[in-house]
Amino acid sequence: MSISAAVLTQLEVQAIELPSWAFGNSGTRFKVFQTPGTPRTIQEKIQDAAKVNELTGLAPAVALHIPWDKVDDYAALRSFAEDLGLALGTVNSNTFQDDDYKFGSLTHADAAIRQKAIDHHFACIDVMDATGSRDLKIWLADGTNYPGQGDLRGRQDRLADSLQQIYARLGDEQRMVLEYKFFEPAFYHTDVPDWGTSYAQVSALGDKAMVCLDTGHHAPGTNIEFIVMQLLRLGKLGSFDFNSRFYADDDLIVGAADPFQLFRILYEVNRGRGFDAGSPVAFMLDQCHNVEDKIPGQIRSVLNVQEMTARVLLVDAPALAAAQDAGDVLGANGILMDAFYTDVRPELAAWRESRGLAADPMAAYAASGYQAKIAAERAGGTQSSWGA
Ligand code: PSV
Ligand code: MN
Repeated sequence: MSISAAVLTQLEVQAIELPSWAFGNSGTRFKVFQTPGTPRTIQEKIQDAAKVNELTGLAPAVALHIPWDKVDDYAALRSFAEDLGLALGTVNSNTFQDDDYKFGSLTHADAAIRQKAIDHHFACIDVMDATGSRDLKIWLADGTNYPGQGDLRGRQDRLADSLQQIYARLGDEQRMVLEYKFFEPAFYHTDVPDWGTSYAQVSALGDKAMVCLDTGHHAPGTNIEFIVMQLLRLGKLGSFDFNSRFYADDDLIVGAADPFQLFRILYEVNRGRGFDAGSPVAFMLDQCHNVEDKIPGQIRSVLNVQEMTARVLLVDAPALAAAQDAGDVLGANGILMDAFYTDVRPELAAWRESRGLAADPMAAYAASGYQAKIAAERAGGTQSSWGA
């Protein structure tokens, strides 16, 4: 199978947003390792993101996490990014690292603490106004550890009210995406555990509120592509947080743990017209590079998405539909697997080169000397990490 010109045209417009935090240090609850060259500031994170985009042509925007990426002048930050060819993307709120939020944030029983969490989201919208960001992404650590600890129903009602207040602040071109996660840090229940809860909450708000699907936030064995299909069918899939997992929310490189799952997910994206121009689906990474170098980790990630998208676009859709309609079980499966097993890498390398990009962005990065340069230049200061 070879990639058609039409598919290459479609791939040309592919854009994957990078998370600023992927360039900072991260780890487990046991250890956060330092890495030479790790950014000390959001500006240095943006420089690293620009390197990923320069070599791949795939990553024109960087997501911010507030307060991790707090600055005094967001308009200046926007210009800084634009000068490097990047836009500032999704603004992620953070209500999971403040003592006040021990028992919840947007769901908190104490009106003052709940208001503090709502105000934080208002501040995030102010940031979006200055950066030109479209999306406010909300992920809540809210939940309980023990049965009886909280009133599940009351918490859900307070969440609805909080979200309503935040939604009312959004500008005409702005959106809210609500991310779900079935566990962690709360162990008994989380207040937005699944796509159904997120869907119910955002549907009550209006068109500018959608669901964010983080691929690492499901129980083992969950058919994630079915959820993708359903949300696209309902017009409520707002964004992806791509990563992959073996056990929990591992935040590993997308496509690393289960390339076939990534293929199946992207197949449903294409089937649901999520790659079309004007599609509401934002493609983002939400990853952490704990032991590998961060910039090549991000390069590998966007390439994985590009390669798997190309394979998905190779699926012979009319033949597949005919096989499905004819009840040809193995024929239909074979058509899908033929595309999945096609190695698109040589063709994509040649195509990249024809567009003035690095044929092999991983090799180009290794040869660029950038890693040694930042390791030498970024001596001193405090490396960015969780909470900084
Ligand atoms: C939570 O696990 C999450 O997926 C949310 O998107 C956060 O904002 C992100 O990770 C970074 O901590
Ligand atoms: Mn996420």
